Amino acid sequence: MESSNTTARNANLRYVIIGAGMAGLLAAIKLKERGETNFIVYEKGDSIGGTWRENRYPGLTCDVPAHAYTYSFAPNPDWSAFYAPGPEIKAYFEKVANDFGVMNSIRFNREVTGCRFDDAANRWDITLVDGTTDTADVVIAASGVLHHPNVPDIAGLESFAGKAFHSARWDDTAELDGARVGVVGTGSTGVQIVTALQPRTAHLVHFQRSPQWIMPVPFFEYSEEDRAAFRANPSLIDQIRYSEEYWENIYRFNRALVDPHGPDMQAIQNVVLNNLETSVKDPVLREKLRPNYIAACKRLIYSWCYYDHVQQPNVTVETGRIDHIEPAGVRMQDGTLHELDVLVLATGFKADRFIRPTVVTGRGGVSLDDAWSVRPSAYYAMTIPDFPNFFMLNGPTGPVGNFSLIDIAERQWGYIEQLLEHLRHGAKQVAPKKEAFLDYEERRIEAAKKTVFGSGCTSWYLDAEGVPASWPWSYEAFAEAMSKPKFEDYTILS
Ligand code: NA7
Repeated sequence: MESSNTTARNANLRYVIIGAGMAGLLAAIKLKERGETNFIVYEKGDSIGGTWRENRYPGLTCDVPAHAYTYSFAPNPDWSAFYAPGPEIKAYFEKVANDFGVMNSIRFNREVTGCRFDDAANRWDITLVDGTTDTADVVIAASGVLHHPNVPDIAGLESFAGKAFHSARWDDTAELDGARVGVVGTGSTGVQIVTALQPRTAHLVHFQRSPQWIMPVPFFEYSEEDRAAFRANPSLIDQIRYSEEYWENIYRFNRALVDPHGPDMQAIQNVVLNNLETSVKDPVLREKLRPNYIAACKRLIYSWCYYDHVQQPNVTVETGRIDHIEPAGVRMQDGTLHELDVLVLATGFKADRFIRPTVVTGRGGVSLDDAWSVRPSAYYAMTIPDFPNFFMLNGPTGPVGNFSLIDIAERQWGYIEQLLEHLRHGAKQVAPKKEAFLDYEERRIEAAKKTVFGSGCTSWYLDAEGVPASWPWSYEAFAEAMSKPKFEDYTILS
């Protein structure tokens, strides 16, 4: 640590938080809670909620149990179901932002277009979309992961006579009831949309480029009595969120991810295989739906009813290759035409963008685009050499895969807080040492290749070079790493 005089408290740190989704709100609440007043949240959209604002498709549900997808400091006795629907989650974040008094600190429709570190002044110059500027001692990039829609380059898409749109750009004017609807994509989004729309549509075509393993999870709604009991006795909520069973499941699941040929993955594989074999009656459809890769290589789909819905007579699972789109519908390479009124592109997101397209320029004019020319990365998913006093929540190389991102962001915030303390006590710059970062990346990449994500399937977890972009070790190791930064891996300039 290159630190000397770090005793004088600097009470006037200015914090700029980018994004008013789950993680940005967390940062704002935590800063406010510890008495910081000089912070602001810039949000590109016109309301809070991040991914829960962007996604409004029918069937939108979080696949992490509701009481675990909740801030630890704001338990919610009112969740309607074990897995909460999207609009309820957005409403939860709005309530929390109001309850914790951070709504007034958010500036909406103010996309941050640039962050440039001023070496002489040790601060960040911020540029906003409307041309205004701001400065910050600390930038918290809480800009989300999956928010740049991946719109497929399918010939003729523009010529479609009906309505065609990406799942994260839902068109409320599209008439779905009694319509002929096509859904492209079999990720969590496509599966949830098909499940919700099947009963409403005249005919539904699910365009499947790759089949998915489906984990049969329980689903139930909480009754008014349940909710009253949660209100009266909040420890009942803790018994869900902090139960040994819940955490053992997380640890076991993570063990399976990092050891795809071990017994924990075998157990998962047995469950999803049994689900396919016993749930899908028609042998032809069953083979269409059978993946040829290890479970959870692509993000495991949690669904209690997808197989029921795709077996209904008004559903076609189309496994052929799309040739082009024409005014009447989707033409397959074998010549088949699926005539459609509405086409939903549940084709995922560009997962390597993170804070970009915001132009971020660090120490000595280094650009983030250059630093990330091979792959987006960050030391322990949060900090980057040459980008001092710049902290990411849910940044690259953090844990992904059927976990609560809230738990992850809260642990990351605990780590960031400990680094902020140095700035609060007079340090001018905090950034990881390059050699520490390179060592982390080398170890991470080596381990990531051995995880299930690197076991031979395509997914948004893979970077441009085919290396899984995720945390490759156990969840316990993540929790341990977040509990205390290795300060010796940081340059802390006074
Ligand atoms: P995903 O999980 O990235 O899924 C995208 C799906 O779209 C996947 O089935 C892709 O097939 C398919 N896709 C993408 N491009 C095409 C083209 N051109 N033609 C046909 N099919 C295509 O995105 P989701 O929105 O479902 O979920 C993202 C995350 O949000 C999810 O993991 C949760 O964390 C929440 P492929 O598998 O590549 O063959």
